[in-house]
Amino acid sequence: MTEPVGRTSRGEPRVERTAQLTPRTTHHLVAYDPASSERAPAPASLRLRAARVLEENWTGSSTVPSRQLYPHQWSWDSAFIAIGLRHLSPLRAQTELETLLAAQWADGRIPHIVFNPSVPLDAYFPSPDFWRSSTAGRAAGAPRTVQTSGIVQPPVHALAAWLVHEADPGLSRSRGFLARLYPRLAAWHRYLLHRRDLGGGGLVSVVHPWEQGMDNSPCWDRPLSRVTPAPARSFRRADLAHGAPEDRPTDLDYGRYVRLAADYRDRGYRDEPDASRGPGAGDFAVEDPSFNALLIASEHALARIARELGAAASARHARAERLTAALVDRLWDPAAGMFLCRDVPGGRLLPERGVSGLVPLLLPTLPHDLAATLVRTLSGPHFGLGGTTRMVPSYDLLGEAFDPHRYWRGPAWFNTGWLIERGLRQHGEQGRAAALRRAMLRIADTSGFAEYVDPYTGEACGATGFGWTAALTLDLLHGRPGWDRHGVTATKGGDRG
Ligand code: 9WN
Repeated sequence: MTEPVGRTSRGEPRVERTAQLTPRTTHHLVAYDPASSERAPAPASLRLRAARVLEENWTGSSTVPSRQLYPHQWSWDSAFIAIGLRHLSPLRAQTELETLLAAQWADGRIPHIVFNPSVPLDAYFPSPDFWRSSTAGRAAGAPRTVQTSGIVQPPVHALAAWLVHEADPGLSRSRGFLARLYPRLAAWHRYLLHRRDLGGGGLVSVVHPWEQGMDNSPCWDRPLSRVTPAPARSFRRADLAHGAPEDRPTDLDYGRYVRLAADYRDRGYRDEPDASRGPGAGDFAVEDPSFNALLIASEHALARIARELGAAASARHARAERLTAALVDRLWDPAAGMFLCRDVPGGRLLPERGVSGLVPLLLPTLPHDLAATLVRTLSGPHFGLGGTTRMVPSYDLLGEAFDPHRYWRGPAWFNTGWLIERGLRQHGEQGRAAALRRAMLRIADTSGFAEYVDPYTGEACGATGFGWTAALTLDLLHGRPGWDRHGVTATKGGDRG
């Protein structure tokens, strides 16, 4: 079924796939029809169990993604968690975002991890003593009293803040929730738009795979191959104590992650171009479709927030439209029928097809023909939704690097599924959206709210009792009204269904 032909960009033997499945999943070659066979589980019991996960992961001021694997606060996790938490407790959802934003740096960046000082240093790597935010990040305005990482994660926060506000506008107004968050969210977007346009084309670049959030995607293999890995003996991974090595990134991947993060830290987390090294902050700079699409969705949400606070919104909507045009101009690939990542130092699109390139479906103002093409690609042979797969794989089923179990190299995640479900509804694909929603609810149930799952079988991978899986399950259990043309709910309280 497979034959080796040369080596991959990771230096592994190259195999040409003549069928899209590994032996582990061969039985799913038969076309899978979610509409006929996927039944949503009983909502009341699922809601109760999802709420219990969020209760167990709650620290008193925020929610950990996983008690064992990720025992601190993560940036985009908290945004997704707040979106689900609003259905349980709008106050806790507000607090989740407030806690995260309290750790914002003076230059506007929201760090990707806010460390809990009561968790032992060896519980997670890289720990606070690696990032040294309050000293190495002092010039960039890192907070003094709380330890954080120095990189960022996707900007889902303004969208989350708006959805949380909508869950209980009375509470939100009485606590001045949006009034307090608005300047911080605006500074966050300013940081990204002004400091991170490393390619000069109007889009934001990520400088580390952890920033984009899909850490180990094959999309990063080429840009990462330029990075000299830190020696394996120079760091000690904590993730392997909790996750199966065959599901996690390799030591070589980790060596490169560590090198990039340490170099950025040693430059004081500065983003200014280094004349001796060319554009961008370091060896790795990528314009990613999902990161930028989430910024656009959040920019529209920020416009809503501005209007709610009595400020002008039109400039923000206009900026979001300009960003959408730049996204299409720089990252759309007609031949692939989807968005691709752009390698900034290399100056070209990367050919790997990741789920990130489907996430812009989320944008209601995406040109109609592009949205229709994305839906075709989603259900075609590369992603198989509604045919061979139950949930959206994180990477191309036909790609040589595809692996249904290894971190971001094929398995399906609930946050990307949630974004695509919204996108499908947004573009009138109610039937496909409903089928995906049913499958996600069923798999959340049977997998014990897994961190990620085999896209064919729904088999659990990584941690169980995972924060955003439980939170987004709660959100999917609520009604699914339409968004307005800017991607935020049009009617008061509408998202509560
Ligand atoms: C590094 C917390 C985070 C998610 C990321 C996911 C994973 C961390 C890791 O876990 O990344 O940030 O140690 O692998 O890839 O998306 O935010 O859940």
